Amino acid sequence: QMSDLPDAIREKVQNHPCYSEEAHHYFARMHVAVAPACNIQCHYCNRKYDCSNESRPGVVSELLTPEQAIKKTKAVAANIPQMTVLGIAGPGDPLANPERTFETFRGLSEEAPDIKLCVSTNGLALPESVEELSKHNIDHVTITINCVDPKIGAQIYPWIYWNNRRIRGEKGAAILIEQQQKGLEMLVERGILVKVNSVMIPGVNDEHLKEVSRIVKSKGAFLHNVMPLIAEEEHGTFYGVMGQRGPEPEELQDLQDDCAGDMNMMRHCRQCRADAVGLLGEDRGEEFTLDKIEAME
Ligand code: CLF
Ligand code: SF4
Repeated sequence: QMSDLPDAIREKVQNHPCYSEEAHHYFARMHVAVAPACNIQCHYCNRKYDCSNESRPGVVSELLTPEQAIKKTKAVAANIPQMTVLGIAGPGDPLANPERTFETFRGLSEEAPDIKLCVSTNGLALPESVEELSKHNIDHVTITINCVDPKIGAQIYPWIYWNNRRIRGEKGAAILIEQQQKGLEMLVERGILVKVNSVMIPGVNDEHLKEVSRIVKSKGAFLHNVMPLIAEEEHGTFYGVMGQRGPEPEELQDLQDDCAGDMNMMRHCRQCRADAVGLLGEDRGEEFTLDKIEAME
């Protein structure tokens, strides 16, 4: 499959463990948890834990300053040679924390230029961030898009925070959807690879995600990653909507198969923590806590 890609794209995906199924056996990623704030509320989020747009809920990451994050990344890169990608994916929304996120990216593009930079966002602040993202040579952006219809959006997002106001219901969801789609188009125009993550919420957006997949593909998204809602008690389980369940593995696979007719699907996502380190599915974070990094110097 990789050999079918144009050279310019193959060059960008061949050592990115999330964008290439083959690469994930050989290349590692790490996340630094520098972004605590968020600008929306997802029903499936419990703010005490990491952003579940990308991460496994129910775990809390150690929050780092940009300076600590840069130090940690360099220490990991020195010890894990397969580590090719540094991602910022939480614990809140990276683009809702632009100073912290971009200070980290700026430092790394200067001090560790061989490491690819990656970011994951809910998309609300994406259009205003695209210019800055392209300055840091970022080739990979993930947008979590759970719907393209504000009626469905209102069941997933109780509110967004926009221009210093809280906007609820369909009105808020409509703004979020518009920003996500606009951000997607702007990234594609600049040749930045876009992965779309969608959280499959049975009875809410499961059927609808086929349409989401068609639309994002038609706009030039490179990859679609449908992830299961993880409904666990410690996570707060879609609070306000009692009894919401996550999909069964077969339901998830059926939906991925239905979308696959139109779109490249990611099927090896491990829903990493916002401070994950190592190969996908492996977590070596404990080896690189701040006190251990200090001791390495
Ligand atoms: Fe991280 Fe995400 Fe970049 Fe990968 S994770 S910011 S694209 S470097 Fe990968 Fe982890 Fe799945 Fe994300 S397996 S949760 S898709
Ligand atoms: Fe939580 Fe992430 Fe949604 Fe923000 S975008 S509310 S951190 S799941």
